[in-house]
Amino acid sequence: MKTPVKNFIGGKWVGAHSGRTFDSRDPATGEVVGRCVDSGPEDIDEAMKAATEAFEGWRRMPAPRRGEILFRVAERLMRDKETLARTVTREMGKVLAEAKGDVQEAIDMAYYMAAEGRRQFGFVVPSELPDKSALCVREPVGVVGLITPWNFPIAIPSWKTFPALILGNTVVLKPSPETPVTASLFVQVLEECGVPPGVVNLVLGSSPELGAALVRHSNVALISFTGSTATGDQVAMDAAAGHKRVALEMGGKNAILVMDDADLDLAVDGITWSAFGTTGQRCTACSRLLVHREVKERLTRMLLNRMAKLTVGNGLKPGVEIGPLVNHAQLERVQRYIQAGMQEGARLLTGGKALTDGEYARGHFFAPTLFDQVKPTMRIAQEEIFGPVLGVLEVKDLEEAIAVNNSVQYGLSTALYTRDLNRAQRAMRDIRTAIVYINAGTIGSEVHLPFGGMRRTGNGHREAGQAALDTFSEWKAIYVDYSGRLQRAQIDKE
Ligand code: UN1
Repeated sequence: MKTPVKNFIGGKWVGAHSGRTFDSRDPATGEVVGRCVDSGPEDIDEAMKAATEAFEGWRRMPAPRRGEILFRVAERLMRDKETLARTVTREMGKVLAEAKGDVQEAIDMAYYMAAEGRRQFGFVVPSELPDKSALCVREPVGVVGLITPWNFPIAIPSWKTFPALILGNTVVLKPSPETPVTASLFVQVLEECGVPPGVVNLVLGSSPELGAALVRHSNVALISFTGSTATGDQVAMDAAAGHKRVALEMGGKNAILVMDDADLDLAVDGITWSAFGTTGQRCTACSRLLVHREVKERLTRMLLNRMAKLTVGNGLKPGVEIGPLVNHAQLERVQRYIQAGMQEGARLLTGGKALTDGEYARGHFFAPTLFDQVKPTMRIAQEEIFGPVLGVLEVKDLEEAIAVNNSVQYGLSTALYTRDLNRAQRAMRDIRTAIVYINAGTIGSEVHLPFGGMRRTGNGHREAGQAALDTFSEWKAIYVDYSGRLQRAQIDKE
């Protein structure tokens, strides 16, 4: 890796105006993964200028041609999967198998959106007037600003970049300061696969002002943001001031509901994976377990047995199942929630502390944690923790489980374990989250289905699937009158 890692603007790798740098560190070891240029608003201005200049040419390139570039991107990502995944693990800590999954999600998205180059369907409808045709086509919105998080440092930039590109938008990408090196490798792949200069631009930086400068830029047509609810709120307000389109994907407080007729072994697998996979740092992570009282004791015992066998450590090491938290601030945040849980009367069954001995000494490791006797109004049952912390809540039946599930402000993902078809159907109808799993955990979305959340998780937009095309395009209605005379709609009916 050449240092410092640079911005990519107008097809060139360039320094930042400030002349400053910041370090991206491995959360397992504290080692520097890359020294990166630390950009400011001037660098955003330049990236926006390059993206604006590139827009006309890119939007006019036939969509199937744009698709061919994305096919090449898919193949290159596949070829580089192992190297990219290792960088993901080193930069943000998730275990290697999951890091490969992160890259795979980008590969899937690249193939999916590449194929949209030959679809991108509009529609043709009859006009109400004779000798007149009416059709609708998708249009790109312009230069889009993408603000992406560290927890899926390849997948989420790809969820936003590939649909934006296939529709003819140009991009300014501002990745999380936790994962700049991964972002630069991602953009390097795009460059090498023939994305023309200025079509995708990358601006790296550590200051929160950088994202704000992008959102407030007069020429940015749309902001797609994934991250915390607090930042998302600010993005929404800044975007509203300039009448920008904005798509937000924010917090979650996802639950797994386990009924008394469930396959408990299967449920334990899904709970462990959903609560502790990615060290609980997924928007879709499960942090509430709503268990039918008839099976609560048994399930809790089974879960504790499984948790005792979980291996925490450096994600590059074979056999490790749980990596570190991304940084010290995140570790402190998780610790604060442990305190809050105890103060509010939840019972700590296991975990609850940072791991600091031996190989853990230089990283941000945290023991997988289980709370019992959690009540729906407690903070640990209401607020997103983003760590390996799960709370058990007892419920008497499915109705109560659904009511408790729906009682949080977020609406991303819910899972239900039951063998009763009627219960499953009722849950699918009444659960108020935008993703529902039956007999599988809360994580594991696929790229060709819409991803996002109801209520405070988002603002109604979806990523991935066909829904992503709606986010990144505008509809244009075209009327062609070939009658050779004035025909007034709604008036000239004869
Ligand atoms: C996220 O945590 O922001 O369903 C994305 C999943 C993954 C994506 C998660 N496919 O957990």
